[in-house]
Amino acid sequence: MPARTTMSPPLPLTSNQGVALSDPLNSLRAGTRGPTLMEDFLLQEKITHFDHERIPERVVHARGSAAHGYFECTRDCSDWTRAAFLSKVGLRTPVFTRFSTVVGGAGSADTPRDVRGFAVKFYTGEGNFDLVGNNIPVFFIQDAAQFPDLVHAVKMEQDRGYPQAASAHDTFWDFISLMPESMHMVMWAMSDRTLPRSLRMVDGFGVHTFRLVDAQGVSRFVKFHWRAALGVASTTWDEAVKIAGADPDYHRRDLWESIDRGDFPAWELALQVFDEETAASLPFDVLDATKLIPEELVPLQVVGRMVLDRNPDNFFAETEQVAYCPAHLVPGIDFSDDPLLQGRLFSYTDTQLSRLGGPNFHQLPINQPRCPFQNFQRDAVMQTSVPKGRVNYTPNSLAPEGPQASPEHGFKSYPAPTTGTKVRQRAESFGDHYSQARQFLASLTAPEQRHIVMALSFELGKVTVPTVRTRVLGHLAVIDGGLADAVAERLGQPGPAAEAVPAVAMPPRDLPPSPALSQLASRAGGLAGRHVAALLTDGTDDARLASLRRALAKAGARLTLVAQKIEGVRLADGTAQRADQALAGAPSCLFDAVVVIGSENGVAPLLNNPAALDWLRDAWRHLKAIGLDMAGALLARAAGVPTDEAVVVLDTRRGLDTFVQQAAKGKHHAREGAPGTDH
Ligand code: HDE
Repeated sequence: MPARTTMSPPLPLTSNQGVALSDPLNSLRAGTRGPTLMEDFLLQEKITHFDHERIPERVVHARGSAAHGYFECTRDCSDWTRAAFLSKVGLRTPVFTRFSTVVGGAGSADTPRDVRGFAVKFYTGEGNFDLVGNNIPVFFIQDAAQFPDLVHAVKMEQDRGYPQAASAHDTFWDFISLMPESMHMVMWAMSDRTLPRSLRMVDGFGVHTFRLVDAQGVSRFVKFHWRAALGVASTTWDEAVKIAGADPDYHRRDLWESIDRGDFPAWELALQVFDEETAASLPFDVLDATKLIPEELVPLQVVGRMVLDRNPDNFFAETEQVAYCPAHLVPGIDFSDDPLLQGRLFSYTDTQLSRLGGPNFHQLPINQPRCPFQNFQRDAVMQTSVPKGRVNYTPNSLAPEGPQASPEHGFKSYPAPTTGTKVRQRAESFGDHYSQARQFLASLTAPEQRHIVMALSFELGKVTVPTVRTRVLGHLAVIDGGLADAVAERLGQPGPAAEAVPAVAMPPRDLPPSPALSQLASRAGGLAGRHVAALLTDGTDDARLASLRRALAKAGARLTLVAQKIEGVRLADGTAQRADQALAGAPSCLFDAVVVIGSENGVAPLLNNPAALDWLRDAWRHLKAIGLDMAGALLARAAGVPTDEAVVVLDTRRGLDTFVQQAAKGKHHAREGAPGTDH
């Protein structure tokens, strides 16, 4: 479109052929009440285009949200890699990052229990590098050949077409019960990691072992980690379920609104770099994607920071059409022989052929390298460039000014020595399926362990085939007898509930706990980036509201005002205060901490209002800090909400400070098990 000024007359609305339309809203008919005419080419063009607006959704990771930003290198990594974007401190590389759920369709809710995809496209000066990871450092399976089965098992069952976006059903657990190598990932999938509070509060992992290659051609292994500046935080299960109803776009909205407000989410990129000798000395195989390397064995080294500071202009053109691929590498980074990674290298380009229609998807603006790129690949569906001249082949002597190979600087695969017989056989070193599952469980805090028991018993409680349940319990018993007993107890399975696992390839070893694996033990804390709601009534003290606003702004939190009616309330000083949201549409599950401030008269209509009573009951149940003035205390009493240190009376200045401190602690796990909470 031509550049415009405010003085220009409006541009004509045209057809795709550039013909100006006189009336875009009426089709051509024989008389005002007569039949529509075939010759209405303008109607045909518009409807045909509309009919084809959708492209196939991703077979996995269909539901996603993305943002633009930059990666800034903070450590010169030229001692490990020749990749330029990692070698110049201060260099900023544009990125486009897409977060996703794995199982549900594109229109599913944001908060099911699910792994989150964490895919970053770096538009480096040497070509695009895609780091296509997840928010969990390991995976369910070891070999690419198992992936279609895993995905079939977890997605909606093929006859009935449900459940959508849920692993709590027979086919998933049937598959898992026959797949012992999935046990480590199952522990992560049943942990709080799969119930993220926000996409801004997830860590990311490249999962596989990759290689870094320096300018001398020396290779080291590497694992990639993204660490959220806001720390990792989760909802409770009940909260996630209620959010799915109250705001299915909870994560998408949260990411969009944070960036829109200028509260930019950020992550550190940290590397675990290790040589072949270290890899050989580890008690598991670094090529096995069901294993992680504890930070205590190979420390994380921070090399940069990613900031997401711009929302997409167009969801379809960018978030939907972005095509990530683990095979998009730049010189200085290379693959390992991880058999899961090797299978992925082919799959992602293949899937784009059906999603984006042909091999020219790299020409879409979101996928184009930002550095110059040129070669002799030609033609094909949706070719948008117009190559010039006669020469479309290499070598050639007719166009010496054309692109040539770069023997010095071009990508060279690391010459890893390879020998072997062709076999369809798993390496023996991949055989320990339980030790790291046990280690993960042992590394968590008591509330986190309890949540795993609750998640497993919920999921297995949805399994209708009893033998599937007992088979899973058998695997849990190998991981940890106490875990299996606790889950069996909650399921009400009598007697020896677990079916012994017939052939445990390698009995688990007790590995030392790795405290870094606990999100509670390592959480950053603080109220920054969090969302607090205040329920107001007529007669709310204006000064108290003003101090609350100030205190939260200082702590970096966002305040939303909720009132029974969207038109708001009249404050004690007589001024009208509009609400940001009406109570019926803003249940407390949407916020991190809540406050009720009002007047005795003003709160009276709320004392028998279920939405108001549930507002506080759920805040209590979801382990949130609650701030109450006198009117709020009346509502809390009517709701039967008990008190503890995180239920704070706001009547003094100190009260407000205490509330902010309590809210900054995040969830009050000490409350778990108290009446009105999940246990
Ligand atoms: Fe993917 N995966 N995957 N995956 N994956 C796709 O590619 C696949 C795996 C991951 O935001 C698909 O463009 C195979 C592991 C993310 O667009 C598809 C195997 C990890 C995304 C595909 C795996 C991932 C995908 C579907 C086993 C974590 C979303 C659409 C060998 C390290 C990227 C698409 C986005 C998407 C195949 C396993 C992460 C079908 C065959 C392990 C984050 O190509």
